[in-house]
Amino acid sequence: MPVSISKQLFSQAQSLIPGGVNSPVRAFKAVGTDPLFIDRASGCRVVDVDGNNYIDYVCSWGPLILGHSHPQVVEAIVQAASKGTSYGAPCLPELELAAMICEAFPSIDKVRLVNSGTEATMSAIRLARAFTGRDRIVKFEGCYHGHADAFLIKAGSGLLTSGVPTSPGIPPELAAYTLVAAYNDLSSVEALFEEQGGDIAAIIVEPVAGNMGLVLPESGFLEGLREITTRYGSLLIFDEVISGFRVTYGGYQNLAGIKPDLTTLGKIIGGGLPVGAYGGSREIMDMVAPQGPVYQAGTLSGNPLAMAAGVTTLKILQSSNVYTELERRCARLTDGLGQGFAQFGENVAINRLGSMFSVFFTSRQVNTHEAVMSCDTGRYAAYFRAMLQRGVYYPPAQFEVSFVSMAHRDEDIEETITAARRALELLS
Ligand code: HOZ
Repeated sequence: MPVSISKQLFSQAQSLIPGGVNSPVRAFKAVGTDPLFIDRASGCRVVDVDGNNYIDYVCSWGPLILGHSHPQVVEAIVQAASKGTSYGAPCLPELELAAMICEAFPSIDKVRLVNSGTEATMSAIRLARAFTGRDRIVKFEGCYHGHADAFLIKAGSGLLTSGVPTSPGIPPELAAYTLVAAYNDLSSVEALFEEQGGDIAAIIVEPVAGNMGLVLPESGFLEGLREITTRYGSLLIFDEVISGFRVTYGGYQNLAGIKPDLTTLGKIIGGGLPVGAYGGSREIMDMVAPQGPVYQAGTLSGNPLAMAAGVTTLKILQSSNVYTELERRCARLTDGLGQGFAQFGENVAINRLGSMFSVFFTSRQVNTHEAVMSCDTGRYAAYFRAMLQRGVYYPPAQFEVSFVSMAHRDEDIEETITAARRALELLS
């Protein structure tokens, strides 16, 4: 059998780029095969360099809620590029995106635009520390907030699949400032605050955990975090990089009716271009330079291309029944998949919220990090490969979320359900 072009490129890439990829999970290590090199993408489909066509449920890890190369988003980027790609100076599109974010989030009076979710979370922590005059932060096991030092302690996403939950290269003195609690377990948070509450600047949490697969907050969990942080004078930071504009227009906080002190965003607000943002009350945000002393800057921050893609995406999301439709399509998919799993006697738990879902290979309900870790990752890998062979591209790791976009039509969903049945036939 001839060696595929993807395989050849991956082999070259490994001599030029660490692990052959620019973000670890893309290397497909967790699913025991070689990565695809993508040539092009349109709607809900990606096409690799060998000409294979796949229905894509990775959707660039979340930003592409409208699907790949949405004509209006592409047009907005082209128009913006024709006027210059970056000014390193204020421009009108920044204002438009900032206004849309502030309007969509009751908790955000002011927002600072950056280039990635990682930048947003690390800046939010700096700000929380400055605002409270405290150094420690609390994060949750299995939550992932980008790759800044403070967050790579018992983190999710690529660290979870690689089995290295805490990265080397982080001085232990620094790591000691990050306290780790258990997601959906308020008593673990109480215990940390009872001991060190006076030193804790903030809790940072994915209100919907999306980096250990999809794990939903149990009733009272987020409310409890709000109460504890308020009681101890700490800040509550919602990392809505994934959930922002994914589950509703605005954030999960809009649905939950909880006001965090700071919110971090990324992905969808850039319409597929690199972007991030952090925002909160005027009082807190006015501490950011040049208004205040907390320094944070960026050459490409607020660049007109990302702003144009983001503004156009949000405008489309504002229109009509996008979220109802996304919900319907994703429910149709997970119902169909669930019936197939039941038919073949496969033990899975399917978690879904709006257009996000995860299929966990376990017989348990998955509501904690501990339950996540009970999954049969080998079975997921086999399922992933069987689906890939049948033209469906799922996240290449058990501990990531799948996304449905507005470009996934009913036909694509039915095709996926059929492919899944065939894959299970093979695996059973
Ligand atoms: N950490 C991202 C998923 N949770 C993966 C980013 C990427 O590989 O593009």
